[in-house]
Amino acid sequence: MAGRLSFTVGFLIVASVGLLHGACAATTYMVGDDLGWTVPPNSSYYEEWTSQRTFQIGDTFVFNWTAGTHSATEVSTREEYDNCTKMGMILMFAGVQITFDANGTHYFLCSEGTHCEQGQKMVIKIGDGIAPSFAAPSLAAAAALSALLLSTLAIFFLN
Ligand SMILES: *[C@@H]1O[C@H](CO)[C@@H](O)[C@H](O)[C@H]1NC(C)=O
Ligand SMILES: *[C@@H]1O[C@H](CO)[C@@H](O)[C@H](O)[C@H]1NC(C)=O
Ligand SMILES: *[C@@H]1O[C@H](CO)[C@@H](O)[C@H](O)[C@H]1NC(C)=O
Ligand SMILES: *[C@@H]1O[C@H](CO)[C@@H](O)[C@H](O)[C@H]1NC(C)=O
Ligand SMILES: [Cu+2]
Repeated sequence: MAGRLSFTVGFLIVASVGLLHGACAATTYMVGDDLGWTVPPNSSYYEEWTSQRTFQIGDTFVFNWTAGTHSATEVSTREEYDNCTKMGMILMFAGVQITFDANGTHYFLCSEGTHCEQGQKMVIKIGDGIAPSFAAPSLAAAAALSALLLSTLAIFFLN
């Protein structure tokens, strides 16, 4: 899978910035800090990283890695996350930035080799972790979703 990635440009997903959400300042996080997004030194590394932080609407996550070696794959369910299911929304652009404009719980893992099994996975909980119901999606959530869908289309195109 890595071989197909022949470019090194970072890819930016710009969902709407959390300006609509009032006083709370949005934060940009480098996932894993200096380690970046890679196979961690131990399997609880990213769990510890997230547990030390509280994330809120408007926060941005930068997944940085050496191009071609990893992916930021979002799977839909806790079960898929626990199983290291390698199918989901696979973002292969090193430096990908994701902004969440609604509360919710998101499951990310690396779909390369056994990286996920070795602990390259993390749960991002925004706010209370409860996604707004689809019956009344917020505009911001819809914008974030369409940005992610566009990036997925771009990936299929490039492959
Ligand atoms: C995992 O690795 C990090 C960074 O080296 C360290 O701070 C942390 O204590 C380790 N956790 C465990 C459970 O070994
Ligand atoms: C991103 O990852 C690359 C490769 O590991 C590293 O050289 C670079 O310093 C990282 N960038 C940031 C902003 O951490
Ligand atoms: C997760 O793994 C279990 C045990 O192997 C299996 O029964 C289950 O169907 C898997 N679920 C998903 C969503 O992959
Ligand atoms: C998001 O979660 C926070 C708690 O962390 C809560 O105060 C806020 O009301 C929630 N926002 C929405 C739109 O549900
Ligand atoms: Cu990986």
